[in-house]
Amino acid sequence: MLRYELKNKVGINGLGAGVWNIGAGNDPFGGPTRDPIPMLDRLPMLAESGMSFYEAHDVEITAEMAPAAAKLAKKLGMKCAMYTPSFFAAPIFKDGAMTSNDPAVRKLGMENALKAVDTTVVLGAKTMVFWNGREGFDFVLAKNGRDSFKRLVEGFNKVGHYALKNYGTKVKFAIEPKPNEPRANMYMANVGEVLYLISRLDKEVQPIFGLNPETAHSRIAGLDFIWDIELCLEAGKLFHIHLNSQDGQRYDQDLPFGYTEPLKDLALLVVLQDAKYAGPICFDVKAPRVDDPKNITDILTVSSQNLIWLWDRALKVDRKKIEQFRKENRLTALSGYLAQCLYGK
Ligand code: 3MF
Ligand code: MG
Repeated sequence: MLRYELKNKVGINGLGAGVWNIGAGNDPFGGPTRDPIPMLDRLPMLAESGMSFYEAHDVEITAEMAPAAAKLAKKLGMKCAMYTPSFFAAPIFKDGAMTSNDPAVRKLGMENALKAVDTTVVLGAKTMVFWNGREGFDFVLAKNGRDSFKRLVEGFNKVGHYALKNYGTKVKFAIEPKPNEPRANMYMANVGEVLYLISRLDKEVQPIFGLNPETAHSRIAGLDFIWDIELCLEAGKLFHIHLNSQDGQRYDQDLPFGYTEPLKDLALLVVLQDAKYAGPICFDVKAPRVDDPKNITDILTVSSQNLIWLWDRALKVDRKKIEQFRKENRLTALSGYLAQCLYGK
């Protein structure tokens, strides 16, 4: 079975994707266009698409399903790259989990988070992700922002201490920022905000908290993803990465990696190569609702192929030339050189 590998990649090699990436095709305006595929049946489909890693939410592969998933993944020669509690789909979390105004909801969110730590270990994943989901507000003064921040700090401290006590440093946490959608305004909206939040956690848990930046999440805010990545690298906090692409500042599209801004994606890979990023590289892409069931994994193979092409081209980018262009202040020429690396022979 073909498994994609990145040439000369330091550390963990192989690519990954989420089981939710090959969903039934719902969007906010219409229901499914394909029959939902049972979660465990998605693992062989990811493997056949060349993935070495899978990822899942607690509502997709539940704690009860985890032993079977781990066994199946082993048979398929796949590993779980990350596991994540879902705090956005169930009605109970309509106003967030850790930042809900309702103490009973905050308590339930915490119970789910701790349970997800245990399941992360059962699945053998080294990383648990927190996506901000519904932690935020649509109406001003709907929440006290300073209290919300304190609740996030308290919540992450609790999760961190629980993991340290029970599993040492086996599990690390990666917070995934996103500026909007589904809430108009989200807490943990961007990389800088999450880095600040981590700096306020207890000093024992700080080392096990980092980030999972996602291409589209930076771009829907008009931010540069490369700078977001560089900031995480500078802080030693790039624990995980979600690659995809995004067609300008609109709703979160989860398009195939390499589709909309290949030149910037090439530059991103130069940055990851030079930083010797050793973590896994995973996609968060969404099989579009128009794709027929038989082609549902095209989104994974197209993303992977684009990544491999761009990665190989990034290896060939002459770093000395970049230095020279910077020294001579020939920045337009630098962009032309990158274009040559991308489009030239
Ligand atoms: C939303 C996302 C999420 C997260 C996921 C795991 C459904 O925009 O990107 O995908 O990636 O919850 O962190
Ligand atoms: Mg994501």
